[in-house]
Amino acid sequence: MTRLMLGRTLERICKGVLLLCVLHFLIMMILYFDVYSQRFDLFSRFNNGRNGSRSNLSGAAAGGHHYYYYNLSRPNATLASLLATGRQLVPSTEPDNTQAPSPKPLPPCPENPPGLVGRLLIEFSSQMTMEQVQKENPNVTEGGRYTPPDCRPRWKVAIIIPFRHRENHLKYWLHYLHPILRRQKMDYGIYIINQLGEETFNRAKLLNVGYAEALKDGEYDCFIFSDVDLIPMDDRNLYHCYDQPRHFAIAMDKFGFRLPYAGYFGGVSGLSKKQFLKINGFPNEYWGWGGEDDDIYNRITLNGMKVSRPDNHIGRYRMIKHTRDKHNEPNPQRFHKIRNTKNTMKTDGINSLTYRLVQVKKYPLFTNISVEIGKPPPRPIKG
Ligand code: BGN
Repeated sequence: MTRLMLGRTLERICKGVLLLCVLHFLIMMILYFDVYSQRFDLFSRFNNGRNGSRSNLSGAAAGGHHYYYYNLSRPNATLASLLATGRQLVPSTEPDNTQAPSPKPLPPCPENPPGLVGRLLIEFSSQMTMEQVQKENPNVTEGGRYTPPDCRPRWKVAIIIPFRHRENHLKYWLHYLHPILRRQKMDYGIYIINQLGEETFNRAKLLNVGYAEALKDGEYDCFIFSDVDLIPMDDRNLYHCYDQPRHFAIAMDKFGFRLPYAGYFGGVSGLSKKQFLKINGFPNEYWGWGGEDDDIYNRITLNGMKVSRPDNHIGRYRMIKHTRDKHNEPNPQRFHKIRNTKNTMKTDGINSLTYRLVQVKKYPLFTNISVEIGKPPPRPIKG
């Protein structure tokens, strides 16, 4: 009997010891992992101080961890937005003996952005309001500016649109182009150059004004000049600059999706700042319709450059149908003028540009620049 009782007591003691062992083991495990995770953080901070930390950046950007190395408490601030604006990340007030961490620089944007979709369906029948177009593009910032949040674009592109009384076309243009440019990972701003008054329209002079005014607003190194009624039908037609001046609108529906002639440079074109200055910008003296694009083509070839173009199936465009504008009649002097580009280009261009700036207004999806650019000189009296 006593032996039996002794046996039971021993068994209970053994169970108790075993339980204590398990408990001890569990506590040890908890402590071990706690310390380990702290060490892990410690290492990531250490790495970060040296060469930036992938885990910290992505963790904070995903919002999943309580990293305390950057102050992201500014309202609405995300790491991506901070990086996009180029603002310095503020180190936290936590004592930290290592050097202030520098954010990992963004990778260059891919040459062929993976989000492109290729051929697009473009149509102008649906009714839309500017408010709807604004809602479609919440990440475009005031004045029609956009920078990709996840990569470093190669060019800073100002898109210049000569304009008068075409509000309806502008709506479609913004509706189609903002999403395309975003998929193309462009860093860009949209500038509408509005010719005030009812004097004869002067497209090329407005383009020169756009170049000058955009440079007051940002450090652009690439300028794309687009008519407001031309919509690209393929987002692989990348709106940036190239080694040679670029002609984008090479296959318009109104010309049967072909170049109307070999030297055509109208519709949508793009020049880097260097290329633009090399040709002294565009002519200011083409009043009315026609010839100014041919003069620009002449300037390019006369200055030893060539026009570069996309493939025919990529450079397709739809033009919004419209009646001929008032005060933009064909310019009878254009035939004579385009034969004289060699003589006129040195004195007529960005170096001789004068205009009166009346208003610069930043809208959510574009910057509107209203200017007075004067009127054509009086025609010489014959005889
Ligand atoms: C050309 C115009 C261009 C215009 C294209 C397409 C001239 C100059 C005299 C030949 N050039 O004929 O300005 O972009 O047609 O419409 O008129």
